[in-house]
Order: sequence, then C-alpha cells, then structure tokens
Amino acid sequence: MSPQDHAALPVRSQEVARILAEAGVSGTVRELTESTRTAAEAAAALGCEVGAIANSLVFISDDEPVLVMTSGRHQVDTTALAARWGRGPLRRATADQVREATGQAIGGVAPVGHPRPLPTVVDAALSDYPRLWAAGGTPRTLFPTTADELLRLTNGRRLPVGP
Ligand code: 5CA
Repeated sequence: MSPQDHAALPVRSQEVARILAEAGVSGTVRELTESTRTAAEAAAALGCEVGAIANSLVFISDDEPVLVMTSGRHQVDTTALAARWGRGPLRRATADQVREATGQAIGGVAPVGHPRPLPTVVDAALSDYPRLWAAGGTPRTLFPTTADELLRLTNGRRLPVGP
C-alpha cells in the first residue's frame, strides 16, 4: 500500500498502517463499508471463520492495562489466564480505560499504535488459523496477520486464554 493509500484511511488507522509498514508487515490495513465492530460482524464481512478474528481485549491487572489478543471463537477465562500469566486478577477495562490505554475506541482496538506498549498475550488458539484478521484502529478497519506476526508485533506471550 502506498502512502497515498494510507492517507485515505482514518487517522487512527494511518498510525497503525505506518507501524505495520515499519515492522515489515506485508498485510495492509483496509477499510470496509460494513461495520467490523465485533468478531461476528468482522467474520461476516470478510467471509472467514469467527475464530480467525483476533480481538484486541483490554484488561486491567495489577493496576496497569494489558492486552489479550483473543480468538473470536471463545471468551477469555480471566481466572485461568491470570494464573498462567503470573499476574493479579484481570478485570475488563471500561470504555474510558480502553481509550486511555490504546488511543483507540472499543470495536477498533488494534494490536499496535498505542501511546505505550501494553503487556500482551496472544491466544494459543489463534495459531490454529493460517490467516487472521485484527482491527486496524477503527470499527471498520482490519488487516490480515498471523499468530506469529502478532507475537512479534506486540512482543507478546503465547498462552491459552480460553476455557
Ligand atoms: N473490530 C472487532 C474485531 S477485530 C473488534 O474490535 N472486536 S473486539 O472484540 O476486540 O472489540 C469489541 C469488544 O469490546 C467486545 O468483545 C467487548 O469485550 C468490548 N466492549 C464492548 N463494549 C464495552 C464496554 N462498554 N466496556 C468495555 N469493553 C467493551
């Protein structure tokens, strides 16, 4: 995607696209006409399995925001994940906390592009899919990626997060 194409994206997504390009990621951020605010909507818009949608879920743990890249096929078992991760309890962030931690709105939170890097887990279930889609900074933008790429981009840890 050329810089001109980036300029056509919403400003939050331009920042995500810039970081992906800098990291040598080949997949580009695209804006859909349909809402991709939830995993189900994103999967329907793309015609992919809901499990291949990588949701960027923000939790508060030990008084700091953390990111859990979660397959759309299941929910996070917060008790089990906190134990595996060696952290205090995980509580779902409020909309305001999500905005503060990421600079992005719920439904469009990307794995990157945040004011400060967040401690991150990448759901082991995401490794079941050869191609994933993650949000690109707004509720209508997505980019194609893989579990290994998400681990690299976020400096994250691969852990099971589901029940
Ligand atoms: N664009 C899609 C697919 S990539 C997406 O961003 N999905 S998501 O799961 O990462 O973002 C929606 C999530 O935001 C929901 O799963 C829900 O966990 C969370 N959410 C929705 N409303 C609120 C709220 N009021 N406070 C905190 N979290 C919320």
